[in-house]
Amino acid sequence: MSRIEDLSLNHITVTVDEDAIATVTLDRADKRNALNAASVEDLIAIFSLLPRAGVRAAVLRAEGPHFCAGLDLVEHHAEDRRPEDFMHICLRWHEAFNKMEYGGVPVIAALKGAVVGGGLELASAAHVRVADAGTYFALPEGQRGLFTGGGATIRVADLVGKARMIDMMLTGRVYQGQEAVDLGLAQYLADDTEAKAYEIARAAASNPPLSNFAICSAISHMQNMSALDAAYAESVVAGIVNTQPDSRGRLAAFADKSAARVRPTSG
Ligand code: 1HE
Repeated sequence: MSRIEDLSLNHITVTVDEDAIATVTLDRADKRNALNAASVEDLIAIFSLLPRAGVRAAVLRAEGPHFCAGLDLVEHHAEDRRPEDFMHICLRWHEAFNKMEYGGVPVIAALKGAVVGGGLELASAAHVRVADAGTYFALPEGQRGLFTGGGATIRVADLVGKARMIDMMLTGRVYQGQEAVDLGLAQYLADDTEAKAYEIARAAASNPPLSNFAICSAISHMQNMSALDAAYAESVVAGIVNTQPDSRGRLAAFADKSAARVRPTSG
């Protein structure tokens, strides 16, 4: 399997434009894009393939007014799963989100409406999140008699801190819009989240793919290492990335003063 058009998908679609920007769409709006087992398999198939299909960046978006309502609670109820069944479900969620986070392709999430429970776990596996004023974030697991199982204890705690995550889970506290951005749940607030996500994706796609691979996998890996090992791994990655043929022209342009300089955003 190496062609995106050959993927057999259930609830998520994927297209790639002429600039090698992929659009991954949660396409189960009638169920608020709740993630059933089949949707998670779609995510695994898509994000396993994108890095090998020449894709330079991906925008993750959703049909309907909400980004994602998290775990499919109706399926979960109907399946009446045993502990070991749900443990294996969680391992598939981890597989999907690890493919996103560690795959080396920048993933930009265009958020809206509810980004809750497993929906926030999905969003937090993207590299950049864009919210609008109406986007709201919550972890209603406590109220549902559940616990996070898709990596929130790692990724959401990383974004907002342990104490805030515990409060969100205990009380169902909702963060929205600018306040959510201020806390780190998203990096951008925009009126048109999709337009902003594509702008970010195109900017990222103009970097050499090897640089993006390092940015979108090495940093996450290094966070799992001791400081000593991370520093060593950083030197190895930088040794490869910083001597790549693709960067020679960019360095030459800086040296001959034809490359753009880094300037402050105003003035
Ligand atoms: C669903 C789901 C779902 C909607 N599983 N079917 N997540 C939650 O606790 C969030 C649950 N959902 C909601 O709170 C609301 O649905 C929303 C705020 C997202 C949207 O509200 P609304 O008024 O637009 O829609 P609705 O009327 O509640 O739902 C519309 C349909 O979507 C309805 O189906 P229908 O067949 O009756 O039309 C709902 O059943 C369906 N739907 N959300 C299944 N989540 C790895 S562990 C992760 C643990 C968690 O994620 S816990 C958090 C779960």
